[in-house]
Amino acid sequence: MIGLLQFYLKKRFTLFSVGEEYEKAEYIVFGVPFDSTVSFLPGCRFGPLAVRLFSENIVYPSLAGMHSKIADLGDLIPSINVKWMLKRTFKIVDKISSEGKKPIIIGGEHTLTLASLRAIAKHSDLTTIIFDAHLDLLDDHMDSRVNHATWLRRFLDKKRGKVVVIGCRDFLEEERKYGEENLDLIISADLVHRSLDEVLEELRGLLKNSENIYISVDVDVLDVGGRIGVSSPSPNGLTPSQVTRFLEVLCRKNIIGMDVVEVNPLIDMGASASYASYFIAYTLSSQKIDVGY
Ligand SMILES: [Mn+2]
Repeated sequence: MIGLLQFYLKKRFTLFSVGEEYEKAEYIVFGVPFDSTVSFLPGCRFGPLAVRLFSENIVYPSLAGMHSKIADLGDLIPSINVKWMLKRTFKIVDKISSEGKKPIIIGGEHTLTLASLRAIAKHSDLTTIIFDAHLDLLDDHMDSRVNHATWLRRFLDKKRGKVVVIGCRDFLEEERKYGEENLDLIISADLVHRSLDEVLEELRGLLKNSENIYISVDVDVLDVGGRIGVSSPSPNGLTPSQVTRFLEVLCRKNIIGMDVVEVNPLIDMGASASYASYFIAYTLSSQKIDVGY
């Protein structure tokens, strides 16, 4: 009887329909359905659900043969407390990284990256590449020091490795000043539009001595004109192919972790969820070629 049930019933959605077997996997997917500190449009707590749903509707030929190397373990248990979310995310990433595996995290709001980076930095050197319309460098925002607009400032308080932000265009003067003093490279959206090839070259130069890369994609880096549903939409953003050109450069290195954040299905028709899954698929399948797994 159980055989019949398994024949007719489909298990819950997983990213790219991968399995849940941790031991053999190289990449460990989990979701963080958290949006309690979002300052504009709430809803990205449903991001993990939407990204998995839309990932199942797309066939990525380049991922062929990769499925056994990816395991999707589900979502973080729900909390509306940012400290608990960070604590639990830290513990999971710490465990994954300590066993030589690589976390792939689906947000949820951008704050989770703070815990992920701190945990990975315990185990290896890293260079962090962030795609974002914003700098997330406020010291305090809406009476809170730890939220999706301040998390990078909190990481820089105890900076580990080089940090680069790509695609930014929507920030306060205070953040720009702090960023210029404390980030290793800022590639604004304007620079990408004006001289993509030159900035790609600059990035290549900066990464010369970087072996391990962590990629954080805030999907609001994409232009809002593409009907991108995110928690803080911003005009004059990057195109998906511009983001892909950067990923192409990054994938020549060892990607030790990745997150895609801020997908907000409550205002998304599927564009941001589809691109979030695409960016993960592109990155993992390029690793297959370049690193030799
Ligand atoms: Mn952002």
